[in-house]
Amino acid sequence: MPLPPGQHRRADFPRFGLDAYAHRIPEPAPLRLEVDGQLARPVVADVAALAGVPRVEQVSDLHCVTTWSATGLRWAGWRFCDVWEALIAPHLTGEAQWLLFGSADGFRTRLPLDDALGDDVLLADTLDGEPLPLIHGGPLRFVAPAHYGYKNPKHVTRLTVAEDCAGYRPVTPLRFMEHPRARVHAEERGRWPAWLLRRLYRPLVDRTVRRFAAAWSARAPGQRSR
Ligand SMILES: Nc1nc2c(c(=O)[nH]1)N[C@H]1C(S)=C(S)[C@@H](COP(=O)(O)O)O[C@H]1N2
Ligand SMILES: [Mo]
Repeated sequence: MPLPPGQHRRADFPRFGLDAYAHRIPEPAPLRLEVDGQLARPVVADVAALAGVPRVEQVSDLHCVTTWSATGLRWAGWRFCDVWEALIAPHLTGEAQWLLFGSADGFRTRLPLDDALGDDVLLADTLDGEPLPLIHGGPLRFVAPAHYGYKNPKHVTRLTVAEDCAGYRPVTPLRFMEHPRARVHAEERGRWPAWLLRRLYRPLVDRTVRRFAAAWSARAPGQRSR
């Protein structure tokens, strides 16, 4: 399978993100996603609530906007559309258009609801048949393979269902970096032309990988697993 435009394959699957997040490593925690916003009452998606939703396994790729891709990642968890139907949609009160995500490390991102309801979008709690390790976003991660990595929040703890993005605060003041949809096939890397963003980002990959790896190794040894 050829990679999407402007992407190259990495043999490894590095820990990655904006520099500011390299040292923000949350404590291991039980799986718990709080859903609020346009709902008659907040919904908690924890292991008990998710037990009623069918589990699925999926092999998919992760495409980071900085041009690297990790391929053949074996996730398991729940299809987001199934979680939506079973646990969230019954409590809707308004015109849901957007999902605003919050993570335990302070990361935030957003996606149009329609994009998040795609067939290949998961809430994943395992990787390669093991509980999702902390290093890749445990205990729960949003997996949206058709969207760049920054729309795949790790350690996701909060989901706000919204009519618009009035309450959304991007993680970076650099507006060019955040595309509201960020679809990989359309090369929606950000608000500047894709060719320019490729050129800007690609030279930063190796040093970012090193920075994230060093921050991880600097953690207390006992905290390094899960
Ligand atoms: N909570 C959280 N989620 C995040 C990030 C982050 O820093 N924090 N970085 C994003 C980016 S830019 C990418 S490319 C992927 C990297 O996932 P990985 O660290 O599992 O490789 O996570 C995305 N989700
Ligand atoms: Mo990324």
